[in-house]
Amino acid sequence: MKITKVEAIPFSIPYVHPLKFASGEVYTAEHILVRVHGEDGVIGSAEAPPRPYTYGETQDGIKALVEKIFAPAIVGLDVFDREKIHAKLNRTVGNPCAKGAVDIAIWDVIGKVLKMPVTKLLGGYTDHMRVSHMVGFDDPAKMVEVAQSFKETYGISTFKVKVGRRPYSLDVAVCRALRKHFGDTVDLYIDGNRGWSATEAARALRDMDDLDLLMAEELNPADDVMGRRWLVKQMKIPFYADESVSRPAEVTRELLDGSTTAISIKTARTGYTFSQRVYFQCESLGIENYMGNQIDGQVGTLSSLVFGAAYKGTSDKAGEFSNFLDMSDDLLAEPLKIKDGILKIRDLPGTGVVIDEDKLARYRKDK
Ligand code: MUC
Ligand code: MG
Repeated sequence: MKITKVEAIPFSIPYVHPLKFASGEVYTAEHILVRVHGEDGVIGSAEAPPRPYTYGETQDGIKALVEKIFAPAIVGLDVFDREKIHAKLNRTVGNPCAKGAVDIAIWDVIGKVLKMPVTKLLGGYTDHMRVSHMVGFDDPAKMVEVAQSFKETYGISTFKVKVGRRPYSLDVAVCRALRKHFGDTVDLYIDGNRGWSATEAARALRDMDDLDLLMAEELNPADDVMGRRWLVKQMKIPFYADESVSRPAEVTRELLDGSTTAISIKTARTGYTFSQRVYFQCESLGIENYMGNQIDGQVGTLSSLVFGAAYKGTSDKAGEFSNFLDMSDDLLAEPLKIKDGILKIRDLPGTGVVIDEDKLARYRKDK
Protein backbone atom coordinates (compact mmCIF):
# COMPACT_ATOMS: atom_id res chain seq x y z
CA MET A 1 0.00 0.00 0.00
CA LYS A 2 1.86 3.03 -1.27
CA ILE A 3 1.60 6.49 0.26
CA THR A 4 0.03 8.82 -2.31
CA LYS A 5 -0.27 12.09 -0.39
CA VAL A 6 0.51 13.63 3.02
CA GLU A 7 -1.53 16.60 4.25
CA ALA A 8 -0.81 18.90 7.20
CA ILE A 9 -3.99 20.78 8.12
CA PRO A 10 -3.65 23.62 10.67
CA PHE A 11 -6.62 24.10 12.98
CA SER A 12 -7.38 26.33 15.92
CA ILE A 13 -9.72 25.57 18.83
CA PRO A 14 -9.90 27.87 21.90
CA TYR A 15 -9.56 26.59 25.44
CA VAL A 16 -12.28 27.27 28.00
CA HIS A 17 -9.75 26.82 30.81
CA PRO A 18 -6.24 27.87 29.74
CA LEU A 19 -3.41 25.72 31.11
CA LYS A 20 -0.45 27.47 32.74
CA PHE A 21 2.83 25.84 33.70
CA ALA A 22 6.48 26.79 34.26
CA SER A 23 7.52 26.82 30.59
CA GLY A 24 4.39 28.27 28.97
CA GLU A 25 0.65 28.88 28.77
CA VAL A 26 -1.94 27.45 26.39
CA TYR A 27 -5.06 29.48 25.48
CA THR A 28 -5.81 28.01 22.07
CA ALA A 29 -5.03 24.62 20.56
CA GLU A 30 -3.09 25.65 17.45
CA HIS A 31 -2.51 22.09 16.25
CA ILE A 32 -2.00 20.25 12.97
CA LEU A 33 -4.04 17.32 11.68
CA VAL A 34 -1.71 15.10 9.65
CA ARG A 35 -3.41 12.93 7.03
CA VAL A 36 -1.52 10.20 5.21
CA HIS A 37 -3.33 8.93 2.11
CA GLY A 38 -2.77 5.44 0.77
CA GLU A 39 -3.73 3.87 -2.54
CA ASP A 40 -7.40 2.76 -2.64
CA GLY A 41 -8.35 5.93 -0.73
CA VAL A 42 -7.36 4.77 2.79
CA ILE A 43 -6.61 7.76 5.04
CA GLY A 44 -4.67 7.69 8.32
CA SER A 45 -4.99 10.61 10.77
CA ALA A 46 -2.96 11.96 13.68
CA GLU A 47 -2.63 15.18 15.65
CA ALA A 48 0.57 17.20 16.06
CA PRO A 49 0.45 19.61 19.04
CA PRO A 50 3.34 22.08 18.57
CA ARG A 51 5.03 23.14 21.81
CA PRO A 52 7.11 26.17 20.79
CA TYR A 53 8.54 26.74 24.27
CA THR A 54 9.53 23.09 24.61
CA TYR A 55 10.83 21.80 21.28
CA GLY A 56 10.66 25.01 19.23
CA GLU A 57 8.06 23.60 16.85
CA THR A 58 5.23 25.87 15.69
CA GLN A 59 2.05 25.26 13.72
CA ASP A 60 3.49 26.99 10.63
CA GLY A 61 6.78 25.15 11.01
CA ILE A 62 5.18 21.70 11.29
CA LYS A 63 2.94 22.36 8.28
CA ALA A 64 5.92 23.47 6.17
CA LEU A 65 8.14 20.59 7.27
CA VAL A 66 5.50 17.91 6.72
CA GLU A 67 4.41 19.24 3.32
CA LYS A 68 7.74 20.40 1.92
CA ILE A 69 10.30 17.99 3.39
CA PHE A 70 8.60 14.83 4.71
CA ALA A 71 5.85 14.38 2.09
CA PRO A 72 8.18 14.45 -0.95
CA ALA A 73 10.51 12.03 0.87
CA ILE A 74 7.89 9.38 1.67
CA VAL A 75 5.23 9.63 -1.06
CA GLY A 76 5.57 6.49 -3.18
CA LEU A 77 6.92 4.37 -0.28
CA ASP A 78 4.97 1.36 1.00
CA VAL A 79 3.43 1.93 4.46
CA PHE A 80 4.75 -1.48 5.53
CA ASP A 81 8.36 -0.51 4.71
CA ARG A 82 8.54 1.41 7.94
CA GLU A 83 12.31 1.35 8.32
CA LYS A 84 12.67 2.94 4.87
CA ILE A 85 10.22 5.64 5.91
CA HIS A 86 12.02 6.33 9.18
CA ALA A 87 15.40 6.45 7.50
CA LYS A 88 13.99 9.39 5.52
CA LEU A 89 12.22 11.11 8.45
CA ASN A 90 15.19 10.66 10.80
CA ARG A 91 17.50 12.70 8.63
CA THR A 92 15.77 15.47 10.62
CA VAL A 93 17.09 15.24 14.18
CA GLY A 94 14.58 17.64 15.78
CA ASN A 95 10.88 18.27 15.13
CA PRO A 96 9.59 15.40 17.28
CA CYS A 97 5.89 16.30 17.00
CA ALA A 98 5.97 16.55 13.19
CA LYS A 99 7.63 13.12 12.96
CA GLY A 100 5.41 11.61 15.65
CA ALA A 101 2.18 12.57 13.88
CA VAL A 102 3.36 11.29 10.49
CA ASP A 103 4.31 7.98 12.13
CA ILE A 104 0.95 7.57 13.92
CA ALA A 105 -0.99 8.42 10.74
CA ILE A 106 1.00 5.72 8.90
CA TRP A 107 0.14 3.18 11.62
CA ASP A 108 -3.52 4.22 11.24
CA VAL A 109 -3.30 3.39 7.52
CA ILE A 110 -1.61 0.06 8.35
CA GLY A 111 -4.38 -0.88 10.79
CA LYS A 112 -7.08 0.01 8.29
CA VAL A 113 -5.38 -1.98 5.51
CA LEU A 114 -5.03 -5.02 7.80
CA LYS A 115 -8.53 -4.39 9.25
CA MET A 116 -7.01 -4.55 12.74
CA PRO A 117 -7.03 -2.14 15.71
CA VAL A 118 -3.52 -0.70 15.96
CA THR A 119 -3.50 -1.29 19.72
CA LYS A 120 -3.60 -5.03 18.96
CA LEU A 121 -0.84 -4.73 16.39
CA LEU A 122 1.31 -2.95 18.99
CA GLY A 123 0.71 -5.32 21.90
CA GLY A 124 -2.99 -5.76 22.71
CA TYR A 125 -2.62 -5.83 26.50
CA THR A 126 -5.88 -4.18 27.62
CA ASP A 127 -8.81 -2.13 26.32
CA HIS A 128 -8.80 0.66 28.88
CA MET A 129 -6.63 2.78 31.15
CA ARG A 130 -6.99 4.85 34.27
CA VAL A 131 -6.81 8.60 33.65
CA SER A 132 -4.62 11.15 35.40
CA HIS A 133 -5.46 14.86 35.16
CA MET A 134 -2.87 17.63 34.92
CA VAL A 135 -3.73 20.73 37.02
CA GLY A 136 -2.19 24.04 35.87
CA PHE A 137 -0.98 27.01 37.96
CA ASP A 138 -3.46 28.84 40.12
CA ASP A 139 -3.87 29.58 43.78
CA PRO A 140 -4.30 26.62 46.14
CA ALA A 141 -8.08 26.96 46.62
CA LYS A 142 -8.71 27.13 42.87
CA MET A 143 -6.50 24.11 42.14
CA VAL A 144 -8.28 22.11 44.84
CA GLU A 145 -11.62 23.15 43.29
CA VAL A 146 -10.52 22.01 39.81
CA ALA A 147 -9.29 18.65 41.11
CA GLN A 148 -12.47 18.16 43.14
CA SER A 149 -14.66 18.83 40.11
CA PHE A 150 -12.68 16.35 37.96
CA LYS A 151 -12.99 13.77 40.71
CA GLU A 152 -16.74 14.27 41.02
CA THR A 153 -17.51 14.55 37.30
CA TYR A 154 -15.12 12.01 35.79
CA GLY A 155 -14.07 9.83 38.73
CA ILE A 156 -10.42 10.82 38.26
CA SER A 157 -8.29 10.26 41.38
CA THR A 158 -4.74 10.81 40.09
CA PHE A 159 -3.51 14.37 39.62
CA LYS A 160 -0.32 15.82 38.22
CA VAL A 161 0.31 19.19 39.84
CA LYS A 162 2.23 21.73 37.81
CA VAL A 163 5.06 23.23 39.88
CA GLY A 164 8.24 25.21 39.11
CA ARG A 165 7.13 28.69 40.21
CA ARG A 166 9.20 31.08 42.30
CA PRO A 167 9.22 31.15 45.23
CA TYR A 168 8.76 27.37 45.36
CA SER A 169 6.63 27.81 48.50
CA LEU A 170 3.73 28.78 46.14
CA ASP A 171 3.69 25.25 44.77
CA VAL A 172 4.34 23.57 48.11
CA ALA A 173 1.21 25.35 49.39
CA VAL A 174 -0.84 23.92 46.52
CA CYS A 175 0.35 20.35 47.08
CA ARG A 176 -0.28 20.68 50.79
CA ALA A 177 -3.80 22.03 50.17
CA LEU A 178 -4.58 19.15 47.80
CA ARG A 179 -3.36 16.52 50.25
CA LYS A 180 -5.26 18.18 53.11
CA HIS A 181 -8.46 18.30 51.09
CA PHE A 182 -8.33 14.79 49.62
CA GLY A 183 -6.42 12.86 52.31
CA ASP A 184 -5.28 9.54 50.89
CA THR A 185 -8.16 9.29 48.38
CA VAL A 186 -6.02 10.63 45.53
CA ASP A 187 -2.55 10.06 44.06
CA LEU A 188 -0.47 13.21 43.55
CA TYR A 189 2.70 13.85 41.59
CA ILE A 190 4.45 16.99 40.37
CA ASP A 191 5.93 18.36 37.13
CA GLY A 192 8.30 21.36 37.20
CA ASN A 193 8.86 21.88 33.45
CA ARG A 194 12.45 22.94 34.27
CA GLY A 195 11.27 25.90 36.39
CA TRP A 196 13.43 25.32 39.47
CA SER A 197 17.14 25.06 40.08
CA ALA A 198 18.43 21.81 41.58
CA THR A 199 18.68 23.53 44.99
CA GLU A 200 15.13 24.88 44.86
CA ALA A 201 13.85 21.47 43.80
CA ALA A 202 15.69 19.73 46.63
CA ARG A 203 14.34 22.20 49.18
CA ALA A 204 10.79 21.98 47.82
CA LEU A 205 10.91 18.17 47.93
CA ARG A 206 12.16 18.31 51.51
CA ASP A 207 9.23 20.57 52.44
CA MET A 208 6.82 18.11 50.79
CA ASP A 209 8.36 14.96 52.24
CA ASP A 210 5.22 14.21 54.26
CA LEU A 211 2.82 14.60 51.28
CA ASP A 212 3.34 11.12 49.83
CA LEU A 213 4.01 12.29 46.27
CA LEU A 214 4.20 9.43 43.76
CA MET A 215 6.96 10.94 41.64
CA ALA A 216 8.41 14.19 40.32
CA GLU A 217 8.98 15.19 36.68
CA GLU A 218 11.54 17.46 35.03
CA LEU A 219 11.99 19.70 38.10
CA ASN A 220 15.14 21.43 36.80
CA PRO A 221 16.78 21.62 33.35
CA ALA A 222 18.61 18.50 32.17
CA ASP A 223 21.35 20.80 30.91
CA ASP A 224 22.24 21.60 34.53
CA VAL A 225 24.14 18.37 34.15
CA MET A 226 25.78 18.01 37.56
CA GLY A 227 22.91 19.71 39.40
CA ARG A 228 20.46 17.28 37.90
CA ARG A 229 22.56 14.25 38.90
CA TRP A 230 22.99 15.68 42.39
CA LEU A 231 19.23 16.14 42.71
CA VAL A 232 18.26 12.74 41.31
CA LYS A 233 20.74 10.94 43.55
CA GLN A 234 19.17 12.26 46.73
CA MET A 235 15.52 11.76 45.75
CA LYS A 236 13.32 9.34 47.64
CA ILE A 237 10.75 9.13 44.83
CA PRO A 238 11.28 8.43 41.11
CA PHE A 239 12.46 11.33 38.96
CA TYR A 240 10.69 11.34 35.57
CA ALA A 241 12.35 12.76 32.48
CA ASP A 242 9.91 14.32 30.01
CA GLU A 243 11.08 17.03 27.60
CA SER A 244 14.70 15.97 28.11
CA VAL A 245 13.97 12.59 26.45
CA SER A 246 12.49 13.39 23.06
CA ARG A 247 14.09 10.35 21.38
CA PRO A 248 15.45 6.93 22.40
CA ALA A 249 19.11 8.05 22.40
CA GLU A 250 18.28 10.78 24.91
CA VAL A 251 16.60 8.18 27.12
CA THR A 252 19.82 6.16 27.07
CA ARG A 253 21.96 9.23 27.75
CA GLU A 254 19.87 10.52 30.67
CA LEU A 255 19.67 7.08 32.28
CA LEU A 256 23.38 6.33 31.89
CA ASP A 257 24.20 9.78 33.29
CA GLY A 258 22.14 9.12 36.41
CA SER A 259 20.09 12.19 35.46
CA THR A 260 16.75 10.43 35.63
CA THR A 261 15.24 7.27 37.04
CA ALA A 262 11.99 7.02 35.04
CA ILE A 263 10.56 8.04 31.66
CA SER A 264 7.41 9.83 30.48
CA ILE A 265 6.39 8.35 27.12
CA LYS A 266 4.55 10.74 24.80
CA THR A 267 3.31 9.43 21.47
CA ALA A 268 2.91 13.06 20.36
CA ARG A 269 6.71 13.28 20.19
CA THR A 270 7.88 9.70 19.53
CA GLY A 271 4.93 8.44 17.48
CA TYR A 272 4.32 4.70 17.90
CA THR A 273 7.51 3.43 16.31
CA PHE A 274 9.87 5.27 18.63
CA SER A 275 7.57 5.15 21.67
CA GLN A 276 7.79 1.38 21.23
CA ARG A 277 11.58 1.56 21.30
CA VAL A 278 11.53 3.79 24.38
CA TYR A 279 9.08 1.43 26.08
CA PHE A 280 11.16 -1.65 25.28
CA GLN A 281 14.27 0.14 26.55
CA CYS A 282 12.46 0.86 29.82
CA GLU A 283 11.13 -2.67 30.07
CA SER A 284 14.44 -4.36 29.50
CA LEU A 285 16.24 -2.05 31.92
CA GLY A 286 13.53 -2.18 34.59
CA ILE A 287 12.74 1.53 34.33
CA GLU A 288 9.34 2.93 35.33
CA ASN A 289 7.33 4.81 32.73
CA TYR A 290 3.91 6.29 32.18
CA MET A 291 1.92 7.85 29.35
CA GLY A 292 2.38 11.62 29.43
CA ASN A 293 0.31 14.30 27.71
CA GLN A 294 1.62 17.00 25.43
CA ILE A 295 -1.65 18.92 25.94
CA ASP A 296 -3.19 16.81 23.20
CA GLY A 297 -6.66 17.27 21.75
CA GLN A 298 -9.00 14.27 21.50
CA VAL A 299 -7.33 12.89 18.36
CA GLY A 300 -3.92 12.90 20.06
CA THR A 301 -5.38 11.59 23.31
CA LEU A 302 -7.01 8.61 21.61
CA SER A 303 -3.76 7.91 19.74
CA SER A 304 -1.85 7.98 23.02
CA LEU A 305 -4.36 5.65 24.72
CA VAL A 306 -4.04 3.18 21.81
CA PHE A 307 -0.34 2.91 22.62
CA GLY A 308 -0.63 2.94 26.42
CA ALA A 309 -3.27 0.19 26.44
CA ALA A 310 -1.09 -2.02 24.24
CA TYR A 311 1.43 -2.78 27.01
CA LYS A 312 1.36 -3.92 30.62
CA GLY A 313 4.02 -1.44 31.77
CA THR A 314 2.31 1.65 30.37
CA SER A 315 -1.21 0.65 31.37
CA ASP A 316 -0.31 -0.24 34.97
CA LYS A 317 -0.25 3.46 35.85
CA ALA A 318 -2.81 6.18 35.19
CA GLY A 319 -2.09 7.93 31.86
CA GLU A 320 -2.47 11.65 31.24
CA PHE A 321 -5.53 11.60 29.00
CA SER A 322 -7.81 14.40 30.14
CA ASN A 323 -6.51 17.82 29.12
CA PHE A 324 -8.80 17.87 26.08
CA LEU A 325 -11.59 18.51 28.60
CA ASP A 326 -10.31 22.09 28.89
CA MET A 327 -10.95 22.71 25.17
CA SER A 328 -14.16 24.32 23.90
CA ASP A 329 -14.60 21.71 21.13
CA ASP A 330 -12.67 19.04 19.24
CA LEU A 331 -12.43 17.08 15.99
CA LEU A 332 -13.45 13.51 16.85
CA ALA A 333 -16.80 12.46 15.35
CA GLU A 334 -17.60 10.59 18.56
CA PRO A 335 -16.17 12.53 21.53
CA LEU A 336 -14.08 10.73 24.14
CA LYS A 337 -15.84 10.00 27.42
CA ILE A 338 -14.06 9.46 30.71
CA LYS A 339 -16.20 7.50 33.16
CA ASP A 340 -15.23 6.29 36.65
CA GLY A 341 -11.73 7.58 35.93
CA ILE A 342 -11.36 5.23 32.94
CA LEU A 343 -10.93 5.81 29.20
CA LYS A 344 -11.58 2.98 26.72
CA ILE A 345 -10.05 2.28 23.34
CA ARG A 346 -12.30 1.79 20.31
CA ASP A 347 -12.69 -1.54 18.61
CA LEU A 348 -12.14 -0.18 15.10
CA PRO A 349 -9.52 -0.83 12.44
CA GLY A 350 -6.60 1.62 12.75
CA THR A 351 -6.32 3.92 15.76
CA GLY A 352 -10.08 4.47 15.94
CA VAL A 353 -9.77 8.14 15.02
CA VAL A 354 -12.79 9.22 12.97
CA ILE A 355 -12.83 12.92 12.13
CA ASP A 356 -15.97 15.06 12.14
CA GLU A 357 -15.50 16.69 8.74
CA ASP A 358 -17.90 19.56 9.52
CA LYS A 359 -15.88 20.47 12.61
CA LEU A 360 -12.64 20.21 10.69
CA ALA A 361 -14.07 22.59 8.07
CA ARG A 362 -15.08 24.99 10.84
CA TYR A 363 -11.76 25.03 12.71
CA ARG A 364 -9.21 24.62 9.93
CA LYS A 365 -7.22 27.77 9.20
CA ASP A 366 -6.13 27.10 5.64
CA LYS A 367 -9.50 27.33 3.83
C1 MUC B 1 4.06 18.20 30.45
O1 MUC B 1 4.02 17.07 30.93
O2 MUC B 1 5.10 18.82 30.61
C2 MUC B 1 3.68 21.00 28.94
C3 MUC B 1 4.72 21.29 28.13
C4 MUC B 1 4.94 20.16 27.31
O3 MUC B 1 5.82 20.00 26.45
O4 MUC B 1 4.07 19.19 27.63
C5 MUC B 1 3.15 19.68 28.60
C6 MUC B 1 2.88 18.76 29.72
MG1 MG C 1 6.11 17.17 31.77
